[in-house]
Amino acid sequence: MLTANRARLDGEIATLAAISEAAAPAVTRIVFSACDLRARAYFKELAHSAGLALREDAVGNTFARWPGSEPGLSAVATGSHIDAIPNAGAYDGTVGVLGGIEAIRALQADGFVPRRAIELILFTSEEPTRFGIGCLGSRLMSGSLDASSGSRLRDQAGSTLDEVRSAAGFTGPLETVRMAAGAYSAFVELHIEQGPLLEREEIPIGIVTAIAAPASLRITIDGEGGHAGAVLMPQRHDAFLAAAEIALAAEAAAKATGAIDTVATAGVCEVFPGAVNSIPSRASLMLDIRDIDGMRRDSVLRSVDASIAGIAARRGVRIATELINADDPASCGPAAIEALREAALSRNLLHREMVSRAYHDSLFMARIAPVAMLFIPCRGGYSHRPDEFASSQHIAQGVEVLAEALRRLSSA
Ligand code: HGY
Ligand code: MN
Ligand code: MN
Repeated sequence: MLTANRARLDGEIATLAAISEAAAPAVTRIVFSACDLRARAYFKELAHSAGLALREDAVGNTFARWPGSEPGLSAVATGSHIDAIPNAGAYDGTVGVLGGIEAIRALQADGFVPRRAIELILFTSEEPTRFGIGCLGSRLMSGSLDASSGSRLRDQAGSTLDEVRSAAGFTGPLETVRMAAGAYSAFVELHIEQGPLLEREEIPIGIVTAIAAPASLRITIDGEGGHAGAVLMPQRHDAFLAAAEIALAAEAAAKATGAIDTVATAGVCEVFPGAVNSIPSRASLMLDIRDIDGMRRDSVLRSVDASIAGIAARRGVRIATELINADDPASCGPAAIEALREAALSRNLLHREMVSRAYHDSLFMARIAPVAMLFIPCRGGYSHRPDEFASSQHIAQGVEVLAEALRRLSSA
């Protein structure tokens, strides 16, 4: 029976977590940073040691391939990301990347020979931190983001994606990142749940059937600055207070749908000039609005737009709204879901179907292949925090179910 080498995998997860711009237990690993490049090098070392053939595309998506006995067949893929938002944890994404290597090593140790190649993918920039949009690598692979729009993306320092990626050693036209539908017969991603359900229900395996639809907006408010003591309230056009009203309007609009699946927050807010005794003349806000129902999510976007118009008029400020992305939700592929269910049953593991409220590269891989996701519990449902934690046992169970599913899918 195939078995994950827990001690080895735990050690590799800990080693990767230590490659971080933040002090432990926090992990910060921004795409194309020196840390990210060191982490990529570590991944490639492990993949090479597992006998996998490595290649990188023009945006740094990295492919580690275990050739199959029938090279003419499309491969089965698995994978996730290793970039991490500021002050994050050690398990988001890395469980799917290092766990993917471990699943392949367990299959190799079990003497399995895949009919279809098994390809492990490390996706570039799943997190939106640097370029403002998430899943950059899988968007470009799936055509959800075209190459020319991708080339125009800029980071906070004003550098373009092309400048940053080539400085990191990834060159060539972005158009070459695009993969055709059918490039893979299936894509399965192992990931921590980033929610409380599995832990609460004491179920070790979640089988994702649908992935929520994320939307994000960048909103810039221009008001009128001035002395915080001298300008009387009726004469004020305070840019930050307008931003605050917008954030509250987004929260109210999400709650107003009456559906528990509608969520909204303002994760980024910048205020200018940023002096305690100066009325903010400018503020910028980034909103993240999601739902597993795309139509309902769009109704929240419309409601926020209407609120913005009222706030601008009432407060005498100018408000510019940029829709960064408004993606469709994804349904997972029945055969891939079935492979995960059979794999969990073969390990006698309790499992349940569920939706993913976080987005993942699977959301975009679903545009070019049937996908499914495999969740494992994380403590308290915490994620994107230094105290994010998944137990060695749950990670090993997830790896062994992933390996069993890859066995099935690569033999089909
Ligand atoms: O934000 C997300 O859903 C993902 O964790 N990047
Ligand atoms: Mn994340
Ligand atoms: Mn993730």
